[in-house]
Amino acid sequence: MSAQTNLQKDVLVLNLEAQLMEIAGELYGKELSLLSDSELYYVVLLLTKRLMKVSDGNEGEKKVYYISAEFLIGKLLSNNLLNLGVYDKMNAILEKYGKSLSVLEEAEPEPSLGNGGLGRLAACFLDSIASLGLPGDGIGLNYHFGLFKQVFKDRLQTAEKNDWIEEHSWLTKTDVSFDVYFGKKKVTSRLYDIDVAGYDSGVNKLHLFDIESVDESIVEEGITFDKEEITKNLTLFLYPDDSDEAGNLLRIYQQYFMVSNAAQLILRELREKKYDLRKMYEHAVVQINDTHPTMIIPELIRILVEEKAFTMDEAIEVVSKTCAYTNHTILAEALEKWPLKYLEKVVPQLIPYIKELDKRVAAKYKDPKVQIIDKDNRVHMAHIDIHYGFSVNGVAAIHTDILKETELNAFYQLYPEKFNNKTNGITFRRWLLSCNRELAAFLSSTIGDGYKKDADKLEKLLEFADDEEVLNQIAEIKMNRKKDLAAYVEEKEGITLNPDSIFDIQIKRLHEYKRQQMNALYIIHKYLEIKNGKKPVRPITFIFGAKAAPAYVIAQDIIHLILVLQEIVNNDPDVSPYMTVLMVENYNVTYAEKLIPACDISEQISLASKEASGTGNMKFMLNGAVTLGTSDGANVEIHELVGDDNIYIFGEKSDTVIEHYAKADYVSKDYYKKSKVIKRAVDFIVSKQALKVGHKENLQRLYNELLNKDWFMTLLDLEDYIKVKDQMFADYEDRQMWKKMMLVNIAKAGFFSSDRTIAEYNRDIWKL
Ligand code: 26V
Repeated sequence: MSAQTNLQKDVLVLNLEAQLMEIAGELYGKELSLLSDSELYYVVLLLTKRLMKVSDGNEGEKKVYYISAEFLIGKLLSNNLLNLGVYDKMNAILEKYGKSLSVLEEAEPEPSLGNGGLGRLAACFLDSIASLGLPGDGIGLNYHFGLFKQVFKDRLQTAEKNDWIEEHSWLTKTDVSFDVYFGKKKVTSRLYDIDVAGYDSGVNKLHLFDIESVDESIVEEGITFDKEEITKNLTLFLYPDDSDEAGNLLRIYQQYFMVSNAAQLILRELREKKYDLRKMYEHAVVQINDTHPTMIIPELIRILVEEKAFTMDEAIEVVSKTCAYTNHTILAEALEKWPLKYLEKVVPQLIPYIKELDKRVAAKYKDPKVQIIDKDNRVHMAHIDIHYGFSVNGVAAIHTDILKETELNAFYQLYPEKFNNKTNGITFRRWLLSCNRELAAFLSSTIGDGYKKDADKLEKLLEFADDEEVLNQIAEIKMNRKKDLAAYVEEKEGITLNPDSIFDIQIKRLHEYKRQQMNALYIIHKYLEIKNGKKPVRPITFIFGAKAAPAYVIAQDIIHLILVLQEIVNNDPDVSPYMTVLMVENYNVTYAEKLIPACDISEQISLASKEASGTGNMKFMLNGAVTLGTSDGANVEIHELVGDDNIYIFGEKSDTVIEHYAKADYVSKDYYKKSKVIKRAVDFIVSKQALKVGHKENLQRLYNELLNKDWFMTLLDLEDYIKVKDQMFADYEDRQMWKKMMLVNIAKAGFFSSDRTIAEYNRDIWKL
């Protein structure tokens, strides 16, 4: 915080070019003009790290520790420079050498530390915590190969290791190291840090723990490796395959490794600041991101009792006042329940504490629904969080309501005061200023710069809702992004996109509840209509991006179907002038940054009640796409903000869906039999034409699933989806109306800034 460190930063900023030259000399013994793109990238990387090192930290009396199995941070170069306030200056220097930041970015690998929305949210939150000047660090693991890299072979997804760590990277090795015990087995950790620069603010840390004995060479073909050798495999992969016991144990090893390190780090920081541990909650708050870090609760209690002379009562009280839990899903299969015997094998030292926590609950409450250890001896991790944390939050209004009224109602009855909603948000630095610089600049010239710090100011744009010039500019910027995307796709996938077509995009993890299969059925429907001579006025480009968990069979089948459709549609001369299908390979943050600004129609079509929030929906809206969605997650709040005229909502509402589950009365075959359109589309999956291109096993299995089970009720909403989507394509031709919808969506997106979300977390939960 000293004036000196600021001065140091100022001096560095004043001498960027000289610094670059110096580093180029040190690293390569060459002049800047002679460096390759990737060499120059490393030079700029090292200088940016120096800038962050001398920047001020965000300090205070109380700090939040955001513990998460995932941090889907994306490439960092541009964002860091933007947040440090030197992007333009650096770019100008690079341009003198015929380079630019966007060129160097191509040389930057994307960190593979996350899977989907949960991890990306954690990354947006770190940006906003730092940007609001709040003291707060992230804590997670440094997975060497992270989430797998997706490669399509023979129209099937295959998984390869994602080797993202290079000699020079954003990671900085620290001298922090802890002993972590799994029973009597000791593993020594090593902490790596990534600096998180706030926008025009201080720098926080993302702490990533690793082991030095990790052995990358044990990975054989694809992503298979020996799951037993913990000292070699512990930090290789995010979400290693858990289809057998060894895989389950490995996940528990990872989780305990993460929280043991986190607990030791937190206690060490408190000790260094000479804070009284008995008032730990006045100086530290632990935000538990979904259930993966839950063991931090018994672990902190264990340490306080065994090493700090707390009584059990005292330890439980202090820890409960320190820990807060965020729920990100109501899907039963994602709510972790570890068999007690697995926990006994991995972390025997925690068992007496987990049993004590369970005993206290059982003594107080009889309801089997709220017990920690159930009758099958499974430990319900979320139940530990709810009983022994002070806050439980959902991530969108409807999600929190469902938690209170349905999924966690038994807990809500016990602790109404703990439950609160924190509607998700996204950082506008990455999802507007960085990925759509032209739109950001246009907004600045139209409504001023204020929106960059206060997102609500975007509403000023509404004053221009009937200004033809402004509307045309917004449309022109959209067209520019579509052209950019087309060029990128051409290079990456070898597929030509027509920027004059409508870009309809669905990008998110692959899951049946997200209903990519419903979108695929629409595509079949449209294909058959065109074959029958009913041509759309304007061509349509259907784009998907999604990874499927390697053990999730039906999800693999859905990817297969989409790739089969891509083949059939794009190669059919009767149809290809009117529609194109594309599933991009290895969808990730970098791809999202190109797809989102180019989107016309944002597909948010989950089965109502199942998508906790969604955050892609917010990113699309901010970039002027119009949402086609169900009344689910944050779509509901988007709808409220933009009004009926600026969004397309279809499908059954969440209460109807919940009722279908309660009564078990949804029969997909009834919908299939009742509607010719549905029948024709579903039948196509196993038609001769499809089987000629695809695999019988995959297509037949998917067909059977849709007909006989369809747990996420695809056919329930299919007809309405087709109707509303067709309406949307028709409305696109009313260009004036469409452009106005774009403008209203941008103007109303301010609420979804993660700065707002974090301010609410701080106001209601963290109180920093
Ligand atoms: C759970 C599990 C459990 C088993 C192993 C693998 C695994 C991986 C992830 C999860 C947690 C899934 C929860 C999740 O990602 N939820 C998403 O959170 C977003 C941020 O709040 C939200 O926008 C999405 O709607 C929600 O699906």
